[in-house]
Amino acid sequence: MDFMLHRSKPTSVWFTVTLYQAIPMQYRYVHHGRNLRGTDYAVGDIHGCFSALQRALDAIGFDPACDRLFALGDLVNRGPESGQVLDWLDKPWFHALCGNHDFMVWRDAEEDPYPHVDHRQHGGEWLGLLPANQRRLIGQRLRTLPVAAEVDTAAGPVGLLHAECPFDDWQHMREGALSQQDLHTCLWARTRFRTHDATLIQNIRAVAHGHMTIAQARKLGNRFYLDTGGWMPGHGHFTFLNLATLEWIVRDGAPALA
Ligand SMILES: [Mn+2]
Repeated sequence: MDFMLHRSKPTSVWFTVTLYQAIPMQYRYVHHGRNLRGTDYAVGDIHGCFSALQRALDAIGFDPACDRLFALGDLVNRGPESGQVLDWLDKPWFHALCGNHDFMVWRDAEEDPYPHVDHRQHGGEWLGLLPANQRRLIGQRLRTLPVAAEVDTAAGPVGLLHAECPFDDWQHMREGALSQQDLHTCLWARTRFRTHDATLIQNIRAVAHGHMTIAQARKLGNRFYLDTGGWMPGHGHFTFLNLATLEWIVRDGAPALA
């Protein structure tokens, strides 16, 4: 049994159905061609800990001139630097998905808060402290983040998705006819991990996930769970998945000792 740093309360059927009906969001899927010059990495949740992420990138020798970083969602909330999210999204080598926290923040920023979870009680107070125009800019940008993506590698495409794949065949993600329930699974679900589901997702070489905060990265079937709590400096660490080799690299973002 994995040591889980955070556990959610069980969700009742009634509550879950209500959530599905409340999601209205555009499903967006992005395809990235092969990186012929450098290395592609995926990383789990960042949660406003961009300085720690930068230190971890420095530690693995990440080269912004040729490498790319794919963030698996939950860029904001909890950590102290959520307000830097637009600076990071402007970096040409930084590509990000929408996680449930990013979703709750853009809904809030557009003054249509997601009614069933108060993200301000989950590290989202920072948003209300920003000037209205800054809130609006953040909301507009987070709203455009794709829910899912794929990245070509020499060995085949790798899928990226914050929480869980609603299908056993990735082709459905490309075709994009997702129901509200499917979208909820993409942003929030933990069932496959918790039931140790080792199903291979068809028509994709591997899928990288964040969302499920665990002490060490884990592979189930062809799915990689990478949120190892790098956003909790002193407790967790960042794990980077090399998308071409599917090897993971563990680095914490703690400041180097002088
Ligand atoms: Mn999440």
